[in-house]
Amino acid sequence: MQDAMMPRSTQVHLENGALEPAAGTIVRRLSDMADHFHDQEAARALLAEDPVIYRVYMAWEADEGYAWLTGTTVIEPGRVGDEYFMTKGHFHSAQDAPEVYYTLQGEGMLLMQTRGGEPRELPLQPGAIQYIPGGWAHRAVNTGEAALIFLAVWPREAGHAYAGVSERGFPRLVVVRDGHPALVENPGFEIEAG
Ligand code: S6P
Ligand code: ZN
Repeated sequence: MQDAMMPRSTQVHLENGALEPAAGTIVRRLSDMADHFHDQEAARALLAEDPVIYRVYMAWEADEGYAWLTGTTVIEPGRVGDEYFMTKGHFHSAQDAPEVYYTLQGEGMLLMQTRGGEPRELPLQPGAIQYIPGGWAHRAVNTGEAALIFLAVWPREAGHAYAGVSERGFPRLVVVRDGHPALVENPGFEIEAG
């Protein structure tokens, strides 16, 4: 039997969402995900600038056996055309693996969908806790004028299956309409055969 793992702690800097210490940081720029936005002309125009869309700060490495992973995500404010900055979104590779989101700062929308393409959306605002059951792909969208910062907690076994989402997109998009965020049907949404 392995030795007991040690208790641990990390600090969220609430003003910018960074963790200290962090076990790793992922930075996603527009060039890492330009094809995820529906307005490809706007995406190409913004590529010259290649803004950071979001950062993920991982709190710690996974332990052996049962383990929770946790990290903060910081989505910058901004849009590609009329579509707000957002995460790529993913299903978990272990299809039953759930996740919890806790929003610390900012405002936004959590987009979800089942494999069968059933959509569900929940607002993200400071203090809101969301439970994402296994089987639901999830994407966070920043609809505010400041960074959207949330903490996610998920089981080590979950893994990330990005392909399912990058091919089909989400059933709904979050776009600006008359100066306000609006959910609209995604005309490009497709569920792959099989
Ligand atoms: C992990 C959890 C989050 C996301 C992060 C970035 O299961 O859902 O930490 O990884 O918000 O999103 P994405 O879709 O690029 O992994
Ligand atoms: Zn996840």
